[in-house]
Amino acid sequence: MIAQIEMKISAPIAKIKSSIDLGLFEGDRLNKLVLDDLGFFVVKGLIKSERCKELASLYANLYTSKSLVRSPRHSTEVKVDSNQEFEDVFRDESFTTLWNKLFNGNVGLSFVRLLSKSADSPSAVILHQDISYQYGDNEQYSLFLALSECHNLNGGLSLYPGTHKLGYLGDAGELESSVLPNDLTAVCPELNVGDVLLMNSNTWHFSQAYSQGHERLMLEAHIIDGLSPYAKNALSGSCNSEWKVEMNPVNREEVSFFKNSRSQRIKQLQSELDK
Ligand SMILES: O=C(O)CCC(=O)C(=O)O
Ligand SMILES: [Fe+2]
Repeated sequence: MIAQIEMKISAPIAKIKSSIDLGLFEGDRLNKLVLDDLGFFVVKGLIKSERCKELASLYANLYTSKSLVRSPRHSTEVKVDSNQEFEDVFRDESFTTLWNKLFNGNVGLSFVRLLSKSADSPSAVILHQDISYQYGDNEQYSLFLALSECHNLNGGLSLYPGTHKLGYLGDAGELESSVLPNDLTAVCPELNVGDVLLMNSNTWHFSQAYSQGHERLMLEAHIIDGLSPYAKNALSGSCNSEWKVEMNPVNREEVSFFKNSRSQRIKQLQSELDK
């Protein structure tokens, strides 16, 4: 007889559910203990909505004039490397209280990009964790500044609370939600313009397809320890590490540490099949 190989994941479901039901995952200020428990936290109204609306119309103009384009292999990504304004907002004074609570105040920026979902590009995004596409230490954050309202109907992010505790899983790609405890349900926090969703990059997340409402527009910053070799520049405190890697993880398809990795081999095999 072939032995069945199974996996069983246990989690403090009652505690997680009660935190979600009580709405502990959002507030006017970051609660780091809740962030560490649930893997995400929403800071309400951190950035003035006028500032966010300016960024949204800057994006709309650049997109209409084709100065910014959607990435070919990602339905919501729009790279904004060349535009400083999208980075500068993360140096707004309002972020200080947040940066003070992370990495002993040494907070580094890795990359910034836009995530737009609309009738033009409505696809759902698969269940995944960001950490498998990132470099360095396990404590990293994906920060989303809402430049539009974000909710289930326009494809807002949904997250499985607590799943960051499972850490990096040794591979990248679509995750199997059925391995999670049955009663662990995903949460789609409703965001208003100017709200910030801070997510531990290990947290399992996905987004539904756009079905109606305003274009869903978020500005994402990848936030890491300022002392990591991958920190591009400091948002707070020091960013002086002796080791430095100068590359933009958004360009990971073009620049790599590897000579012959799993994903490179798959691409190679696919291109041979396509011949
Ligand atoms: O835009 C979205 O809905 C999700 C994108 C995302 O999670 C990612 O690119 O890692
Ligand atoms: Fe993601």
